[in-house]
Amino acid sequence: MLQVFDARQLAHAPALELHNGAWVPHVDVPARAQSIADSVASFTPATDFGMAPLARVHTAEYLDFLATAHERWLAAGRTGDAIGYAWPVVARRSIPLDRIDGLLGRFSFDASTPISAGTWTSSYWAAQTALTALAPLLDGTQRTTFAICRPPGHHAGADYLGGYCYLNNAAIAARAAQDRGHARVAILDIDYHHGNGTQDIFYEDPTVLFASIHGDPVTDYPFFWGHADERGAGAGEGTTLNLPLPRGTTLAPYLAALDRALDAIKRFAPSLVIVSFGADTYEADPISHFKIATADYPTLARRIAGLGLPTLIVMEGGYDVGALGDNVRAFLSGF
Ligand code: OKP
Ligand code: ZN
Repeated sequence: MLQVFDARQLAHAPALELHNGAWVPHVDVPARAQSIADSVASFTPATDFGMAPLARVHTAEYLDFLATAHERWLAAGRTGDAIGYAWPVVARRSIPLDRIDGLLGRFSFDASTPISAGTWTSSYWAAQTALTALAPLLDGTQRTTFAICRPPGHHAGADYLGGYCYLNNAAIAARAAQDRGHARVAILDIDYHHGNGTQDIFYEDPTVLFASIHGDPVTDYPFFWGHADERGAGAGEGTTLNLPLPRGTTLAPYLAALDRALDAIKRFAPSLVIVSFGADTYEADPISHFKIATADYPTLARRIAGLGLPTLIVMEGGYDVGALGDNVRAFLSGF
């Protein structure tokens, strides 16, 4: 199994995030990606596919903002990480803004996701990591590949960052696969948190199925997306499947939800599957609340492998750094 990791993803190093009213050390530490890379036998660095595949998913305005935000922050006389403090209510009219604080609000949805000096570099190479892992699936030389992406991507929308995510690595890979002949792509999101960015990007798109199993947004971040009645809209009605589960969910009910998601994928009949894999479903994850054990991950993976489809695994969350390598290895072993 080809495994892609690029050390330029370690440049992203936000200092603090706002967590339950306190500024705490950011949990997406560079050591996360390093511990995954250390746990796999060998890896390949990313190839540069350039900006075009990113622009298939994200708006030009957002990409320009993200690439220049930290410089603009410094130019405004600030130090440290760039972060917003005022957000427009959904459906506010579009207003031409120039001040960095206005832009930070316009292009983000939370206070968990600061932009550090290295954020653009790492986000860019995380997207290239996903594209590099996709390539051998497109030419048929591999059946399953693993992209060790950091920062993660599934909370990032076409024109917004949030939830530790800046560029949507899975969505970028999905569009790239479609551009190379995979008309129908399924994205299975098994991170603990709902992948609101991925859902938004494909909400009205009948050619990409988005199926997600996650902590119920009534109790858990990101709150405003991921409810079971969100099923897609317009031409995309029915190609979004949300399976929220309560805090404390153990393996058996998790597998029941996974089987429902896999049934929906089989009915959709894609030619490629992208798994947004978060190891934050782990029982000891510091910010999540499911009860999946390390020994459970091969079982999850075997069921997904049972689809028998070319599969790109894209790393999303997982914050117990000490257990992360073991959990990822356990998951990959099931393929
Ligand atoms: C990213 B991924 C809670 C703050 C919420 C955001 C969580 C982002 C998770 N007080 N922090 O889906 O693993
Ligand atoms: Zn997560």
